[in-house]
Amino acid sequence: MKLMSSLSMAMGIATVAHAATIYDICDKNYLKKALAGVSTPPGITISPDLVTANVVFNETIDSYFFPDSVVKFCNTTVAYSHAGRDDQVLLQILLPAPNEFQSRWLSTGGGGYSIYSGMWTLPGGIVYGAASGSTDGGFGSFDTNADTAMLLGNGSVDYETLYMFAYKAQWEMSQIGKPFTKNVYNMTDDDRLYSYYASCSEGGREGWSQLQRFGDEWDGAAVGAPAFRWSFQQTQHLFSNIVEKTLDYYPPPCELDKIVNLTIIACDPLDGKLDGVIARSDLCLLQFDIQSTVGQSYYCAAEGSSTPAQNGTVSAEGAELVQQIIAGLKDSDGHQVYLSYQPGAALDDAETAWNEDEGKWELSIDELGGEYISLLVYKNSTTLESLDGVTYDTLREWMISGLHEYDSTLQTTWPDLSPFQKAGGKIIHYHGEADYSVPTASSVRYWESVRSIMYPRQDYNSSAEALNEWYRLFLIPGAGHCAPNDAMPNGPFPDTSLGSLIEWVENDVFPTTLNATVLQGEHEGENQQLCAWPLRPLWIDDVMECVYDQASIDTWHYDFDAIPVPVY
Ligand SMILES: *[C@@H]1O[C@H](CO)[C@@H](O)[C@H](O)[C@H]1NC(C)=O
Ligand SMILES: *[C@@H]1O[C@H](CO)[C@@H](O)[C@H](O)[C@H]1NC(C)=O
Ligand SMILES: *[C@@H]1O[C@H](CO)[C@@H](O)[C@H](O)[C@H]1NC(C)=O
Ligand SMILES: *[C@@H]1O[C@H](CO)[C@@H](O)[C@H](O)[C@H]1NC(C)=O
Ligand SMILES: *[C@@H]1O[C@H](CO)[C@@H](O)[C@H](O)[C@H]1NC(C)=O
Ligand SMILES: *[C@@H]1O[C@H](CO)[C@@H](O)[C@H](O)[C@H]1NC(C)=O
Ligand SMILES: *[C@@H]1O[C@H](CO)[C@@H](O)[C@H](O)[C@H]1NC(C)=O
Ligand SMILES: *[C@@H]1O[C@H](CO)[C@@H](O)[C@H](O)[C@H]1NC(C)=O
Ligand SMILES: *[C@@H]1O[C@H](CO)[C@@H](O)[C@H](O)[C@H]1NC(C)=O
Ligand SMILES: [Ca+2]
Repeated sequence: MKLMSSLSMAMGIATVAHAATIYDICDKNYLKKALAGVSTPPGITISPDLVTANVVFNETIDSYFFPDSVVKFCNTTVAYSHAGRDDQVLLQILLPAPNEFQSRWLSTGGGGYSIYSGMWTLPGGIVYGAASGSTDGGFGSFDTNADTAMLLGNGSVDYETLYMFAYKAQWEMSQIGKPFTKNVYNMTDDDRLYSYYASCSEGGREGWSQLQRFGDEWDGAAVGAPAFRWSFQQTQHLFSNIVEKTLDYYPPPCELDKIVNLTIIACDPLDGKLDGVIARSDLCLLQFDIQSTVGQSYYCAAEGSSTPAQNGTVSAEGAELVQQIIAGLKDSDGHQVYLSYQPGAALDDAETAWNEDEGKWELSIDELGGEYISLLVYKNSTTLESLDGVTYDTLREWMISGLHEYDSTLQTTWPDLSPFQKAGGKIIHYHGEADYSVPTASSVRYWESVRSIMYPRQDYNSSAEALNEWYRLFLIPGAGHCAPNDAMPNGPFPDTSLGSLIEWVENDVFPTTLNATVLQGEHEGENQQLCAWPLRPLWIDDVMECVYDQASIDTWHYDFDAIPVPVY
């Protein structure tokens, strides 16, 4: 780095009169010099000759994670390798024009088994004047997901891929991306480069992997619906299937859709605002009887030749199925194993398949759940062929064995964030209250784990208040998984969460509530505010208040008495 600074100084004398443009920095030779000044972590070698760069103008970005914008940036890719491995890891780094750069770095992550989300996440940095990076994890290319690289053969996990996916690739990217950015913009060692992380779902898990391990590397993170507590999160995707098997009932999808619709209609007003949105799924859980949907008629038209028209009435089995799914996994002794989705969330894991030959709906193994078992428990495939013989107790064993095996890699729920907090870091954590893929209560549990581990000697209110000074959790009324929800279109989404985070970190603007926007439907563009946990929204005479409601808070807390060790 020293080398680079003196180099830039020497060059500066010659070109001091000329303000650098995006063309000046988006030049391979310029970027090679910036890379040459990066002191890499041990064992990492950058290949300067493989750097690519092109200027991108007028890129229209349309995402839920930052306001719609038209941006320009330098698109650069950087390749590096690990000592002793014949490998190549690619980073894509978007660089703002020098006059738009605001001394910020942004790391972003992936979704599902992908570590890279491309233009879905990266341009968020450009919107806020940050250089922003994504990695391909070394899995082969930006289009190659970790799952296809995970197995070398039967029973043989590629542990480098596992660790890269779990946390190592993100760490290496920030170790390279941050000093590279400083060099590109001629920042000195003393100049402050703010470091942010923003992503949702698997990208949210990756974010937590960094905050938990390398806390002092970050000024702030905006993380959504993290797919963490890995072995529980992934295995629970199969829970709905096992409820179906246990009840021997495979509902037409239309029946489940109808139950969700009736739940929304019944629970919408409980929050005090009649807007088609369940902002209080906790009150819904306490007050709505799913059995009341039995006998209501449903109809869904045929779709193509593969899905027949569905015309019927909600059955007792259908209502029972939904009730058991929402109650969460219990073992055969009736002890709680894990948590589940909130009432009003779509029931994607329970989706059945139409068997045309037999003219009936049948089991369809949830892909993500099945993939975890085949890929990381059986270690022989990316697709689970059968759930024969699998019971609630099998799911519990998979959760426990996975907790043991992947605790230091994918689990990602280390609850002590002291290094991050001591370094002054700030977290905005958000989660859709109708998430159908990562249960909303999963995020609540982690926040509560951090609270109880970091403030063990304080009572609930004072520890909650202390944690809320730097780590705030916002549940999003009606939102689905990292996205708004068509079934509750008037619900908001926090599309300016990165902006709110930056304001908090750099200008001390405290996010008492989180800024959010309705992103679809007749109220598109309307501003709404989200309450910070443990406070819950309640509309009184059309005005939202964030209230403390013990009975509601209690519904989010589960005692996993079927698990013999702490589950953070
Ligand atoms: C950094 O300094 C070099 C040398 O003075 C100059 O050529 C370059 O344009 C500068 N870059 C920026 C982003 O200002
Ligand atoms: C970008 O869009 C602006 C406004 O429409 C236009 O003036 C400009 O020429 C465009 N730039 C490029 C490189 O297309
Ligand atoms: C960025 O660069 C990479 C590598 O050259 C290229 O594959 C990708 O299409 C580029 N993206 C844009 C938006 O130009
Ligand atoms: C494991 O063995 C099975 C059966 O021989 C084969 O179908 C499968 O492709 C193998 N999986 C891997 C990852 O090699
Ligand atoms: C559920 O409500 C949505 C509108 O939000 C509608 O499109 C759908 O047809 C309804 N489903 C059923 C089964 O009635
Ligand atoms: C659904 O079934 C009921 C009872 O059999 C019938 O009256 C109704 O017309 C059917 N609806 C449609 C849209 O086919
Ligand atoms: C993977 O292993 C499981 C458990 O041993 C076995 O049931 C399954 O058939 C295997 N699948 C493949 C593709 O080898
Ligand atoms: C915690 O604070 C809330 C108000 O914010 C209050 O209603 C509640 O009684 C407090 N609980 C305890 C145990 O003090
Ligand atoms: C808050 O969101 C509204 C749209 O809902 C937007 O106009 C405003 O700029 C946002 N405020 C901040 C600080 O990002
Ligand atoms: Ca409502």
